[in-house]
Amino acid sequence: MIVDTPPQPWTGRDDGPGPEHARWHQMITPWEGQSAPCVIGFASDEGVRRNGGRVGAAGGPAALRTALAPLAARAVVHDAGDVAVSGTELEAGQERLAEAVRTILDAGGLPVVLGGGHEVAYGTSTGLAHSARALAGKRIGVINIDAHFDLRDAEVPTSGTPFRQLASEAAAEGRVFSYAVVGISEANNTRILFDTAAELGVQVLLDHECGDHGRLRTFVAEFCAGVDLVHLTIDLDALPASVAPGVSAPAGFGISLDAVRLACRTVASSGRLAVLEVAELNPSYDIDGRTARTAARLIDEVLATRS
Ligand SMILES: [Mn+2]
Repeated sequence: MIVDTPPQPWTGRDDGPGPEHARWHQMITPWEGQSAPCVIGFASDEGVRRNGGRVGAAGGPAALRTALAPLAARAVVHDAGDVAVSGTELEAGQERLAEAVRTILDAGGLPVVLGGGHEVAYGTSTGLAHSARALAGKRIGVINIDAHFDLRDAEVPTSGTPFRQLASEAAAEGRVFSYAVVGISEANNTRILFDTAAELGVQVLLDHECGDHGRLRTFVAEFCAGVDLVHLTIDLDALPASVAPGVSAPAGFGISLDAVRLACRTVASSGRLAVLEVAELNPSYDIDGRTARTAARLIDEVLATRS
């Protein structure tokens, strides 16, 4: 597997030897084909730049590793390094990411993709679609926790187009495109995006509907039950800007961290999680690392609760 930056040593607080003191940075090892969770970074903000957003998400993978490093080790995790988009070559980077994700999946691993702008989702989901499990007929479903649909129709791929691209490719290949979004803001998506979502059969839970946790749990559980392989992608701009200030496009309202946790835990316990992804962390705008710390906790929790 070819990545642009091989896995680097992790560092952090060391309380001594032994599993009782173990933290992520002491437990994690380079990925060598193991069938375990494996982080892979996508250092890109070219999609955000093309989408007119504030750049900086290319620093996401490093900031997420820094936030994960001191957490107590609860499971074995590996690191495959980073795919890095240099300059404007976004499409080539997405292809490399897809190949890396496919390779980890075909080894029986669980890719944990650290974005990067939300253009990361196109590479990740393409890798899942090309995996042996998907080619054997398993149904893929994408659950996006996001204030935005990211279903834009644009001349070139951006951070606002990945799910539109995936829908078009699925249609061209005669595959079903199953896509659900949790946390959509009616104020931050124009009518044409709602129309596109309706045409594509996208399942939508609006931001103000996420306060009803019974409804949220049912929405996510039923979506998972209808597919075999779930790509869970968390756009950190789904959270309130007070919780997640370090993102490319902060939300006006956002949905509560409790709601995001519930959605994540529901996917994790479905038994169908195939790929986990965090997108849109922009460390340049973070405050005391709080967005990165929140994202790290969500990753850790999903890995600890998955069945
Ligand atoms: Mn997004």
